[in-house]
Amino acid sequence: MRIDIITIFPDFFRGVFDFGIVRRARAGGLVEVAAHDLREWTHDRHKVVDDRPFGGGDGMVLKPEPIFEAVESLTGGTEAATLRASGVRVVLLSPQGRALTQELAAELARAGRVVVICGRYEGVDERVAEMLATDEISIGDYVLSGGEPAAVVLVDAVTRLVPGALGSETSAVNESFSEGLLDFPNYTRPVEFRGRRVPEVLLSGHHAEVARWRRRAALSKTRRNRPDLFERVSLNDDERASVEQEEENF
Ligand code: 9D3
Repeated sequence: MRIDIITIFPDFFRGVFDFGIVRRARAGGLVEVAAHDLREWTHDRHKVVDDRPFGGGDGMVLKPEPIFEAVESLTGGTEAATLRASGVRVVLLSPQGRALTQELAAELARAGRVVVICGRYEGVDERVAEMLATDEISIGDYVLSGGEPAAVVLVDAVTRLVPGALGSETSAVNESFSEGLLDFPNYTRPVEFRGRRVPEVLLSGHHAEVARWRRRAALSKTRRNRPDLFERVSLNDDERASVEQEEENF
């Protein structure tokens, strides 16, 4: 799989993909990641990539021509439907996109090729979303200065789902979000730290009790921190009882 990032700040990506699973996937030839300066695809002396919005307003909008030329030179095409049919996903990162989820990341990980367009300023000429992008994606409901930090998030989430990228330590099917619950809490030594002890059940060696505690703790944590996820979890009688009980403990 190859991921090309189109950006006005290619230096933003220097070094960020040189750690952990992404580094290993790149070193192993599973994923290739390259950041490209959008200005390479301008033709004027000042390498202008933006212009004023029609209809008026503050700020500048990224022009369509350099973006279309960039995608064409990287992939050979400029039509979303055609690109998608040939295993290319062209992702426009913007606050107006649909939410990046584990499911969408997995879908992108199955593409042979992903081109990521980083938005900036007040936005990007809408014809990029209308004609060129196969996907318009946001990483969440908060304001970033541009698409670049979102591109780092997307590359990380996608890369670890490319077959072979996760080593023996974990498997992607086994992960938190595939179950619709947050992870259970983990503790390690020391047993007592600054007056706070590890829950006794975890020291007991009773595997069934440990499993029950972990399930309850995961449910409790999910209810507290992610009521949106908790709503969709189906509980058995024991779990329903324990969650009601834990209202007092947690
Ligand atoms: C909705 C905000 N816009 C109102 C005029 C301005 C604006 C804010 C931030 C336009 C672009 C940006 C830059 N953000 C991104 O390019 C972006 C983003 C984000 O801000 N939040 C979550 N995901 C993403 S993906 C790309």
